[in-house]
Amino acid sequence: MEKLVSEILKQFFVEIQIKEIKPLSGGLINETLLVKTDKGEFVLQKINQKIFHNIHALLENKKKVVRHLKRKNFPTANFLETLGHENFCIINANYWQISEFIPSKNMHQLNEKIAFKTGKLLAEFHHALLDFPINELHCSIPDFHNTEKRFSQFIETCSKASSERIDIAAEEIEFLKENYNKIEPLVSAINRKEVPLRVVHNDTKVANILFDNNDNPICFIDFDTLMPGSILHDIGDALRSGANASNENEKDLNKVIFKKEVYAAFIKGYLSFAKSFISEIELKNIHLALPLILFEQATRFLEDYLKNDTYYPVDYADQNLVRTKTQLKLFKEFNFNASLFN
Ligand code: GN1
Ligand code: MG
Repeated sequence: MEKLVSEILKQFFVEIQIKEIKPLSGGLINETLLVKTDKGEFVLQKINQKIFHNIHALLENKKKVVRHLKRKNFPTANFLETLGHENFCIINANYWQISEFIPSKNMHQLNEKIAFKTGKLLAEFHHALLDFPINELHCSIPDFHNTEKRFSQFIETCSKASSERIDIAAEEIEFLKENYNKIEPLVSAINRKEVPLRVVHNDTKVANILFDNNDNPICFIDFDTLMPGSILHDIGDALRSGANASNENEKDLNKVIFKKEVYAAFIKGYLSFAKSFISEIELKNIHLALPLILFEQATRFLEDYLKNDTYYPVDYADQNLVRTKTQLKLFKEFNFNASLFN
Protein backbone atom coordinates (compact mmCIF):
# COMPACT_ATOMS: atom_id res chain seq x y z
CA MET A 1 0.00 0.00 0.00
CA GLU A 2 2.74 2.48 0.96
CA LYS A 3 4.45 1.97 -2.39
CA LEU A 4 1.24 2.76 -4.27
CA VAL A 5 0.45 5.81 -2.12
CA SER A 6 3.96 7.09 -2.56
CA GLU A 7 3.67 6.65 -6.34
CA ILE A 8 0.42 8.67 -6.33
CA LEU A 9 1.84 11.41 -4.11
CA LYS A 10 4.85 11.76 -6.41
CA GLN A 11 2.51 12.99 -9.14
CA PHE A 12 1.46 15.88 -6.88
CA PHE A 13 4.58 16.74 -4.84
CA VAL A 14 8.25 17.01 -5.72
CA GLU A 15 9.10 15.61 -2.33
CA ILE A 16 6.92 14.29 0.45
CA GLN A 17 7.27 11.92 3.42
CA ILE A 18 4.43 9.60 4.35
CA LYS A 19 3.80 9.26 8.09
CA GLU A 20 0.61 7.20 8.22
CA ILE A 21 -1.99 5.67 5.92
CA LYS A 22 -5.53 4.88 7.13
CA PRO A 23 -8.59 3.70 5.21
CA LEU A 24 -11.55 6.09 5.47
CA SER A 25 -14.96 4.53 5.47
CA GLY A 26 -18.33 6.08 4.72
CA GLY A 27 -18.80 5.87 0.97
CA LEU A 28 -20.05 2.74 -0.76
CA ILE A 29 -18.54 3.38 -4.14
CA ASN A 30 -14.99 4.75 -4.06
CA GLU A 31 -11.95 3.57 -2.14
CA THR A 32 -10.73 6.32 0.18
CA LEU A 33 -7.56 6.74 2.26
CA LEU A 34 -6.40 9.30 4.77
CA VAL A 35 -2.69 9.94 4.36
CA LYS A 36 -0.66 11.86 6.93
CA THR A 37 2.55 13.38 5.60
CA ASP A 38 5.17 15.98 6.45
CA LYS A 39 3.26 18.35 4.12
CA GLY A 40 -0.11 17.87 5.84
CA GLU A 41 -3.01 15.46 5.79
CA PHE A 42 -4.71 14.44 2.58
CA VAL A 43 -7.61 12.34 1.35
CA LEU A 44 -6.74 10.02 -1.54
CA GLN A 45 -9.60 8.58 -3.51
CA LYS A 46 -9.67 5.93 -6.21
CA ILE A 47 -12.58 6.52 -8.57
CA ASN A 48 -14.63 3.40 -9.16
CA GLN A 49 -14.41 2.68 -12.88
CA LYS A 50 -16.99 -0.08 -12.69
CA ILE A 51 -19.59 2.48 -11.67
CA PHE A 52 -18.41 5.62 -13.41
CA HIS A 53 -18.01 4.96 -17.10
CA ASN A 54 -17.34 8.52 -18.13
CA ILE A 55 -14.59 9.52 -15.74
CA HIS A 56 -13.37 12.46 -17.77
CA ALA A 57 -16.85 14.01 -17.72
CA LEU A 58 -17.01 13.48 -13.98
CA LEU A 59 -13.57 14.99 -13.39
CA GLU A 60 -14.36 18.01 -15.51
CA ASN A 61 -17.66 18.60 -13.70
CA LYS A 62 -15.88 18.45 -10.36
CA LYS A 63 -13.12 20.80 -11.46
CA LYS A 64 -15.49 23.45 -12.78
CA VAL A 65 -17.90 23.33 -9.87
CA VAL A 66 -15.16 23.46 -7.22
CA ARG A 67 -13.60 26.42 -9.04
CA HIS A 68 -16.99 28.17 -9.07
CA LEU A 69 -17.63 27.52 -5.37
CA LYS A 70 -14.16 28.70 -4.42
CA ARG A 71 -14.58 31.88 -6.42
CA LYS A 72 -17.68 32.54 -4.35
CA ASN A 73 -15.91 31.67 -1.11
CA PHE A 74 -18.38 28.87 -0.58
CA PRO A 75 -16.86 26.22 1.69
CA THR A 76 -15.74 23.19 -0.29
CA ALA A 77 -13.06 20.53 -0.27
CA ASN A 78 -10.26 21.48 -2.61
CA PHE A 79 -8.63 19.09 -5.09
CA LEU A 80 -4.88 19.21 -5.41
CA GLU A 81 -3.29 19.58 -8.83
CA THR A 82 -0.59 17.29 -10.11
CA LEU A 83 2.77 18.69 -11.14
CA GLY A 84 1.26 18.61 -14.66
CA HIS A 85 -1.76 20.70 -13.49
CA GLU A 86 -4.42 18.01 -13.63
CA ASN A 87 -6.89 17.39 -10.80
CA PHE A 88 -6.25 13.64 -10.96
CA CYS A 89 -3.55 11.11 -11.80
CA ILE A 90 -3.61 7.68 -13.37
CA ILE A 91 -1.60 4.91 -11.73
CA ASN A 92 -1.87 1.31 -12.95
CA ALA A 93 -4.91 2.29 -15.03
CA ASN A 94 -6.70 3.62 -11.92
CA TYR A 95 -7.80 7.23 -11.49
CA TRP A 96 -6.84 8.90 -8.21
CA GLN A 97 -7.72 12.29 -6.77
CA ILE A 98 -6.28 14.03 -3.74
CA SER A 99 -8.07 16.58 -1.63
CA GLU A 100 -6.90 18.39 1.46
CA PHE A 101 -8.20 16.78 4.64
CA ILE A 102 -10.72 18.99 6.44
CA PRO A 103 -10.68 18.30 10.20
CA SER A 104 -14.28 17.36 10.83
CA LYS A 105 -16.58 14.70 12.03
CA ASN A 106 -19.01 12.56 10.13
CA MET A 107 -22.58 12.04 11.22
CA HIS A 108 -25.12 9.61 9.96
CA GLN A 109 -28.27 11.20 11.26
CA LEU A 110 -29.31 14.61 12.51
CA ASN A 111 -31.10 16.17 15.45
CA GLU A 112 -33.51 19.11 15.06
CA LYS A 113 -30.97 21.85 15.63
CA ILE A 114 -28.40 20.38 13.25
CA ALA A 115 -31.12 19.52 10.73
CA PHE A 116 -32.18 23.18 10.48
CA LYS A 117 -28.59 24.28 9.85
CA THR A 118 -27.98 21.47 7.37
CA GLY A 119 -31.14 22.24 5.43
CA LYS A 120 -30.03 25.86 5.27
CA LEU A 121 -26.54 24.88 4.08
CA LEU A 122 -28.07 22.79 1.30
CA ALA A 123 -30.16 25.77 0.17
CA GLU A 124 -27.02 27.95 0.26
CA PHE A 125 -25.17 25.34 -1.81
CA HIS A 126 -27.96 25.31 -4.40
CA HIS A 127 -28.02 29.10 -4.34
CA ALA A 128 -24.25 29.33 -4.89
CA LEU A 129 -24.66 27.18 -8.00
CA LEU A 130 -27.58 29.11 -9.48
CA ASP A 131 -25.33 31.15 -11.74
CA PHE A 132 -23.14 28.22 -12.77
CA PRO A 133 -23.60 27.72 -16.52
CA ILE A 134 -25.52 24.45 -16.43
CA ASN A 135 -24.82 23.72 -20.12
CA GLU A 136 -21.15 23.37 -19.28
CA LEU A 137 -21.87 20.34 -17.10
CA HIS A 138 -21.74 16.82 -18.51
CA CYS A 139 -24.39 14.32 -17.63
CA SER A 140 -21.76 11.94 -16.25
CA ILE A 141 -24.25 9.22 -15.25
CA PRO A 142 -27.31 9.38 -17.48
CA ASP A 143 -30.66 8.75 -15.75
CA PHE A 144 -29.06 8.68 -12.31
CA HIS A 145 -32.24 9.92 -10.63
CA ASN A 146 -34.68 8.80 -13.29
CA THR A 147 -36.98 6.96 -10.90
CA GLU A 148 -39.28 5.80 -13.69
CA LYS A 149 -36.40 4.13 -15.51
CA ARG A 150 -35.00 2.64 -12.31
CA PHE A 151 -38.42 1.26 -11.45
CA SER A 152 -38.92 -0.33 -14.87
CA GLN A 153 -35.40 -1.82 -14.74
CA PHE A 154 -36.30 -3.24 -11.35
CA ILE A 155 -39.50 -4.82 -12.75
CA GLU A 156 -37.46 -6.33 -15.58
CA THR A 157 -34.89 -7.69 -13.12
CA CYS A 158 -37.72 -9.32 -11.13
CA SER A 159 -38.53 -11.40 -14.18
CA LYS A 160 -34.95 -12.62 -14.55
CA ALA A 161 -33.72 -13.08 -10.98
CA SER A 162 -33.14 -16.39 -9.22
CA SER A 163 -36.32 -17.80 -7.72
CA GLU A 164 -34.54 -18.15 -4.39
CA ARG A 165 -33.94 -14.41 -3.98
CA ILE A 166 -37.34 -13.56 -5.51
CA ASP A 167 -39.01 -15.70 -2.83
CA ILE A 168 -37.01 -14.21 0.02
CA ALA A 169 -37.82 -10.66 -1.15
CA ALA A 170 -41.42 -11.34 -2.19
CA GLU A 171 -42.96 -8.95 0.34
CA GLU A 172 -40.66 -6.05 -0.57
CA ILE A 173 -41.14 -6.63 -4.31
CA GLU A 174 -44.91 -6.57 -3.86
CA PHE A 175 -44.74 -3.42 -1.75
CA LEU A 176 -42.73 -1.54 -4.36
CA LYS A 177 -45.06 -2.62 -7.15
CA GLU A 178 -48.09 -1.48 -5.17
CA ASN A 179 -46.71 1.86 -4.05
CA TYR A 180 -45.09 3.37 -7.14
CA ASN A 181 -48.31 5.34 -7.66
CA LYS A 182 -47.61 7.33 -4.46
CA ILE A 183 -44.58 9.05 -5.93
CA GLU A 184 -45.49 8.81 -9.60
CA PRO A 185 -46.95 12.35 -9.83
CA LEU A 186 -43.57 13.84 -8.89
CA VAL A 187 -41.64 11.39 -11.08
CA SER A 188 -43.77 12.44 -14.06
CA ALA A 189 -43.43 16.15 -13.30
CA ILE A 190 -39.64 15.74 -13.23
CA ASN A 191 -39.57 13.69 -16.43
CA ARG A 192 -41.86 16.15 -18.22
CA LYS A 193 -39.27 18.79 -17.21
CA GLU A 194 -41.85 20.80 -15.29
CA VAL A 195 -39.46 20.79 -12.34
CA PRO A 196 -36.50 23.07 -13.14
CA LEU A 197 -33.16 21.47 -13.95
CA ARG A 198 -30.50 22.99 -11.74
CA VAL A 199 -26.91 22.23 -10.79
CA VAL A 200 -27.25 19.83 -7.88
CA HIS A 201 -25.17 17.34 -5.90
CA ASN A 202 -27.29 14.21 -6.41
CA ASP A 203 -25.81 12.27 -3.47
CA THR A 204 -26.41 14.37 -0.37
CA LYS A 205 -26.66 11.59 2.21
CA VAL A 206 -25.51 12.90 5.57
CA ALA A 207 -22.28 10.88 5.35
CA ASN A 208 -21.39 13.21 2.46
CA ILE A 209 -21.56 16.29 4.70
CA LEU A 210 -18.74 17.31 7.03
CA PHE A 211 -19.49 18.76 10.47
CA ASP A 212 -17.30 20.70 12.90
CA ASN A 213 -16.85 19.92 16.60
CA ASN A 214 -19.90 21.98 17.50
CA ASP A 215 -21.99 19.95 15.04
CA ASN A 216 -22.25 22.77 12.55
CA PRO A 217 -22.31 21.51 8.96
CA ILE A 218 -19.19 22.75 7.13
CA CYS A 219 -19.49 21.59 3.54
CA PHE A 220 -20.56 18.85 1.14
CA ILE A 221 -18.11 16.27 -0.15
CA ASP A 222 -18.23 13.55 -2.83
CA PHE A 223 -18.91 15.53 -6.00
CA ASP A 224 -18.87 12.46 -8.27
CA THR A 225 -22.54 12.85 -9.12
CA LEU A 226 -22.61 16.63 -9.53
CA MET A 227 -24.84 17.05 -12.55
CA PRO A 228 -27.93 18.84 -13.74
CA GLY A 229 -30.87 17.56 -11.68
CA SER A 230 -33.56 18.56 -9.23
CA ILE A 231 -33.10 20.16 -5.82
CA LEU A 232 -35.83 17.78 -4.64
CA HIS A 233 -33.49 14.82 -5.08
CA ASP A 234 -30.89 16.49 -2.86
CA ILE A 235 -33.48 17.39 -0.21
CA GLY A 236 -34.90 13.86 -0.22
CA ASP A 237 -31.49 12.21 -0.07
CA ALA A 238 -30.30 14.29 2.88
CA LEU A 239 -33.52 13.46 4.75
CA ARG A 240 -33.37 9.76 3.85
CA SER A 241 -30.38 9.45 6.16
CA GLY A 242 -30.77 12.56 8.34
CA ALA A 243 -34.32 11.81 9.51
CA ASN A 244 -33.63 8.13 10.18
CA ALA A 245 -33.10 7.39 13.90
CA SER A 246 -30.68 4.65 12.79
CA ASN A 247 -28.97 4.07 9.45
CA GLU A 248 -29.53 2.33 6.12
CA ASN A 249 -27.71 -0.84 7.26
CA GLU A 250 -29.72 -1.39 10.44
CA LYS A 251 -30.98 -4.96 10.80
CA ASP A 252 -33.27 -4.19 13.73
CA LEU A 253 -36.17 -2.37 12.12
CA ASN A 254 -37.46 -1.24 15.52
CA LYS A 255 -34.52 1.13 15.55
CA VAL A 256 -35.33 2.51 12.10
CA ILE A 257 -37.70 5.33 12.96
CA PHE A 258 -38.72 8.32 10.89
CA LYS A 259 -37.94 11.41 12.98
CA LYS A 260 -40.57 13.83 11.79
CA GLU A 261 -39.32 16.71 13.92
CA VAL A 262 -35.92 16.40 12.25
CA TYR A 263 -37.64 16.26 8.88
CA ALA A 264 -39.60 19.43 9.61
CA ALA A 265 -36.55 21.27 10.98
CA PHE A 266 -34.50 20.41 7.87
CA ILE A 267 -37.21 21.65 5.52
CA LYS A 268 -37.69 24.80 7.57
CA GLY A 269 -33.94 25.41 7.41
CA TYR A 270 -33.92 24.82 3.65
CA LEU A 271 -36.83 27.18 3.08
CA SER A 272 -35.38 29.82 5.39
CA PHE A 273 -32.78 30.43 2.70
CA ALA A 274 -34.40 29.09 -0.49
CA LYS A 275 -37.39 31.46 -0.59
CA SER A 276 -35.63 33.65 -3.13
CA PHE A 277 -35.11 30.92 -5.73
CA ILE A 278 -37.43 27.97 -5.11
CA SER A 279 -40.14 27.72 -7.76
CA GLU A 280 -43.81 27.13 -7.15
CA ILE A 281 -43.70 23.56 -8.46
CA GLU A 282 -40.67 22.68 -6.31
CA LEU A 283 -42.39 24.09 -3.26
CA LYS A 284 -45.61 22.26 -4.07
CA ASN A 285 -43.74 18.96 -4.33
CA ILE A 286 -41.22 19.36 -1.54
CA HIS A 287 -43.24 16.97 0.68
CA LEU A 288 -42.73 14.23 -1.92
CA ALA A 289 -38.93 14.63 -2.04
CA LEU A 290 -38.23 12.21 0.82
CA PRO A 291 -40.62 9.40 -0.17
CA LEU A 292 -39.43 9.73 -3.77
CA ILE A 293 -35.83 9.11 -2.77
CA LEU A 294 -36.74 6.39 -0.26
CA PHE A 295 -38.67 4.59 -2.96
CA GLU A 296 -35.92 5.01 -5.56
CA GLN A 297 -33.22 3.91 -3.15
CA ALA A 298 -35.24 0.85 -2.06
CA THR A 299 -35.65 -0.05 -5.73
CA ARG A 300 -31.90 0.30 -6.32
CA PHE A 301 -30.95 -1.79 -3.28
CA LEU A 302 -33.50 -4.47 -4.07
CA GLU A 303 -32.58 -4.61 -7.74
CA ASP A 304 -28.97 -5.10 -6.73
CA TYR A 305 -29.99 -7.86 -4.31
CA LEU A 306 -31.87 -9.59 -7.12
CA LYS A 307 -28.79 -9.23 -9.34
CA ASN A 308 -26.65 -10.91 -6.67
CA ASP A 309 -24.98 -7.70 -5.42
CA THR A 310 -23.00 -6.35 -8.32
CA TYR A 311 -23.28 -2.61 -7.58
CA TYR A 312 -23.26 -1.99 -3.84
CA PRO A 313 -20.55 -3.79 -1.87
CA VAL A 314 -21.94 -6.11 0.82
CA ASP A 315 -20.44 -7.57 4.00
CA TYR A 316 -22.92 -10.46 4.17
CA ALA A 317 -25.40 -12.17 1.83
CA ASP A 318 -28.62 -10.31 2.58
CA GLN A 319 -27.25 -6.83 3.21
CA ASN A 320 -28.92 -5.26 0.19
CA LEU A 321 -32.23 -6.71 1.35
CA VAL A 322 -31.65 -5.27 4.82
CA ARG A 323 -30.94 -1.90 3.19
CA THR A 324 -34.15 -2.20 1.17
CA LYS A 325 -36.12 -2.88 4.34
CA THR A 326 -34.75 0.18 6.14
CA GLN A 327 -35.80 2.41 3.25
CA LEU A 328 -39.26 0.85 3.10
CA LYS A 329 -39.75 1.14 6.86
CA LEU A 330 -39.19 4.91 6.63
CA PHE A 331 -41.41 5.11 3.56
CA LYS A 332 -44.22 3.39 5.49
CA GLU A 333 -43.81 5.73 8.45
CA PHE A 334 -43.93 8.81 6.27
CA ASN A 335 -47.34 10.42 6.45
CA PHE A 336 -48.28 11.55 2.96
CA ASN A 337 -51.34 13.38 4.26
CA ALA A 338 -49.79 15.30 7.14
CA SER A 339 -49.27 18.98 6.55
CA LEU A 340 -45.60 19.64 6.12
CA PHE A 341 -44.63 20.73 9.60
CA ASN A 342 -46.64 18.55 11.92
C1 GN1 B 1 -23.70 5.58 -3.05
O1 GN1 B 1 -20.74 6.83 -2.92
P1 GN1 B 1 -21.72 6.95 -1.84
O2 GN1 B 1 -21.59 5.92 -0.79
O3 GN1 B 1 -21.73 8.38 -1.32
C2 GN1 B 1 -24.50 5.89 -4.30
C3 GN1 B 1 -25.68 6.78 -3.93
C4 GN1 B 1 -26.56 6.07 -2.92
C5 GN1 B 1 -25.71 5.67 -1.70
C6 GN1 B 1 -26.48 4.81 -0.74
C7 GN1 B 1 -22.72 6.88 -7.47
O4 GN1 B 1 -23.19 6.77 -2.52
O5 GN1 B 1 -26.45 7.08 -5.08
O6 GN1 B 1 -27.60 6.91 -2.51
O7 GN1 B 1 -24.54 4.93 -2.10
N1 GN1 B 1 -23.65 6.56 -5.28
C8 GN1 B 1 -23.65 6.16 -6.58
O8 GN1 B 1 -25.82 4.81 0.48
O9 GN1 B 1 -24.36 5.25 -7.00
MG1 MG C 1 -20.02 8.51 -3.91
